[in-house]
Amino acid sequence: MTYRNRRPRRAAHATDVVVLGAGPAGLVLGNILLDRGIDCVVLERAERTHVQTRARAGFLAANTVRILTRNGLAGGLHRRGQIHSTCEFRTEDGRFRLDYSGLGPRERHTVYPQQELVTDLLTQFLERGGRIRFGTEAVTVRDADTARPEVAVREADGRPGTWRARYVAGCDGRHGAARRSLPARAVRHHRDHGVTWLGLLAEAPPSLDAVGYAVHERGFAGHMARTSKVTRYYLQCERGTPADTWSEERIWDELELRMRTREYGPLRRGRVVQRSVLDLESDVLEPLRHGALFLVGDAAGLISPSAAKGANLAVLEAEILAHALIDDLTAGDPEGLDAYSARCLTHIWRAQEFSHWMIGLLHGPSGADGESLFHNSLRRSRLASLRTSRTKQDWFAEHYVGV
Ligand code: RFL
Repeated sequence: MTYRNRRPRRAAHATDVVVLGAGPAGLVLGNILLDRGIDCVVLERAERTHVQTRARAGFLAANTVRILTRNGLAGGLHRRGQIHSTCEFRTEDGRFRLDYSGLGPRERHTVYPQQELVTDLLTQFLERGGRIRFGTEAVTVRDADTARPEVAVREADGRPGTWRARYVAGCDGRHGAARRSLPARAVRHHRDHGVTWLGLLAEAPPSLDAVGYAVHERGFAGHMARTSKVTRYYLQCERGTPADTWSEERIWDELELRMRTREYGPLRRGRVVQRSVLDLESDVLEPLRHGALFLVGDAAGLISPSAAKGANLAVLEAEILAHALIDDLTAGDPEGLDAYSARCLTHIWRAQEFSHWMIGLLHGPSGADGESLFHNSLRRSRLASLRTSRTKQDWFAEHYVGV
């Protein structure tokens, strides 16, 4: 028997914590661990440029900014982020604005594109001496119920490899390896809200100095600033609509119609540079810990973007897990790890509840049957109480800007 043509088998790498995924969750976690001297590695399926240019979230809650600031991760967002504290609703019953900086907890959003935040987190991680493997896909997490779990990976050159660790943090989103590796006892709560959005990124300055929510018989339309030159828009569309069906002209015409620009002023048009179709879904896993494997961010709970909570929850959960891991690995105190799942699920379900409420506020069935008419009357009443009741506005502000 000859072994001459056989590639040598790769030895398993070892570290304290393997972090799967270099999104906001994985990079916040990696940065905090590294800062406290915990050995870790981040495995990321995509290439670096892809990670740094993936435009998604933009609205960071005040608590997210506090977390990033106290961990030395907020330099960029303090320099370039923009403060936002107003949203405007446009409906068949008129228009009203809520300045939530004067309501509820009196807090504001910082608008900072997710790809810029991720770039800052990555830069900081590398400057701190962090190890990150781009182009390395986690395939499965094995032996999570032991003290020596393993992550099987496909390395950048296509060859299989293995990482051993004390703990594995699954920050690899909804379709990642962490979710795929869960035991059968994991409970999945899934809800399809039956609503689809065409998500658009336009090279156009914002048209409003507020988040715009337009409720229209043709469907929802949304306006969210990103930078002084880029704006995110959403258009509710039929389920199954391919992202490229609508011409740019049709997109802008539809946005103008639903946002009632004849009454409230035109939109600033520009080139549509990104489009994606989003089926609004919620998907929460319970528990968030399986032995040595922890779920964080979108891997733990997917939330519809209707209330802009996903990235904020990811950052919050990453900080909670980071401190729990530090306590365990440096002081042998497992309490934080034991409490991680219950603690994060409390935040996740609060956010889900608000997001669900927002979906009901912004969308109505278009039919003229009794059920649709009932639902639409409820929605109008909900909007009316938001317009007129200070108590409702305080409640809204608390949930809208908080996590
Ligand atoms: P991410 O950002 O998806 O990162 C996961 C990373 O894991 C990698 N990966 C793997 N790596 C190794 N092995 C594997 N097997 C892997 N599988 C995946 C991926 O390449 C990726 O780099 O998850 P994370 O860190 O949990 O962060 C979650 C947020 O990205 C997400 O919740 C938000 O973007 C949601 N969201 C918003 N959230 C907000 O808080 N405010 C907003 O304004 C907001 N707007 C949005 C949004 C999401 C959107 N889309 C596209 C769904 C707007 C949109 C359009």
